[in-house]
Amino acid sequence: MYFSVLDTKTLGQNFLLLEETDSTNACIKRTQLEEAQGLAVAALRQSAGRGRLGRVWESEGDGLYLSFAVITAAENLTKLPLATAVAAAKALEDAGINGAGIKWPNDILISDKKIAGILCQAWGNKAAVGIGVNIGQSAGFFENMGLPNGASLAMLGYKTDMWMLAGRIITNAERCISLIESGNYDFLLKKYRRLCLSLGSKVEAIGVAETVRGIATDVDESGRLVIDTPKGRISVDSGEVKLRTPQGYI
Ligand code: BT5
Repeated sequence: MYFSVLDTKTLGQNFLLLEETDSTNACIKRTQLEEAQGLAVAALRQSAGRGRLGRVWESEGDGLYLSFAVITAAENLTKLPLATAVAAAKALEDAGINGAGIKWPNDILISDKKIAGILCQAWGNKAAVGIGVNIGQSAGFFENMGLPNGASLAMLGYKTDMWMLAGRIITNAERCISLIESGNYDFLLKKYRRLCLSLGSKVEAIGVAETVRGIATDVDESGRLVIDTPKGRISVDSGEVKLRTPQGYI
């Protein structure tokens, strides 16, 4: 199913499926530059799945754990999280799954629940781009893991072929990355802004020294979230920004 939907020149053409590994991002990281070209790695389980900032990505199974290698000019690497978020949201739509949006910078939410997360790690001119998508886990899984804001596509009523979804994500990722490489980043940014749930919403930016609340008004050219706060306008480029939902800040 993966290769039946994969429509790329190089990305993901070399596809490795593992029963279990520590982290598919770590697999990409361990490859030499020449073997990384076009490589995608997926695993049925991860024993040390990682999120951003050293956090854990629960990867016990029933999810898609997918990473691919991107070799590109160093100045493009910081744009990969944005490109991958657009690619993933669009892939869900292409798979007939409605309502996927991006919580800045690159969580994929449906109905205020985190369905997928993205981790981009770069070295030199190579990056490991990883995406975890919750496919079949039950509500009990998220309860047991203490993840009240997480959900799977199955919980939302979708029966998803995860290999088809993987093929669609990688196909869209190659298109989004080529927009960056061909100087059409502005076009990609417009798509990102349209999909970004944080824009126009109340957000809470958790900084080192203080937590700031305000309304997110823009994602600027550098991918920073611009927030209008009672104390003025700030731009944040990393860290945690929560989104106000009817259930509170998530
Ligand atoms: C992410 O980090 O959301 C990035 C997740 C990337 C996972 C993929 S799987 C393939 C590849 N290999 C890896 O080792 N990683 C990538 P972040 O924004 O930091 O969110 C992490 C937080 O999400 C955690 O602290 C939990 O609160 C929550 N979380 C953990 N597991 C989850 C899950 N399965 N579903 C929903 N939320 C989860």
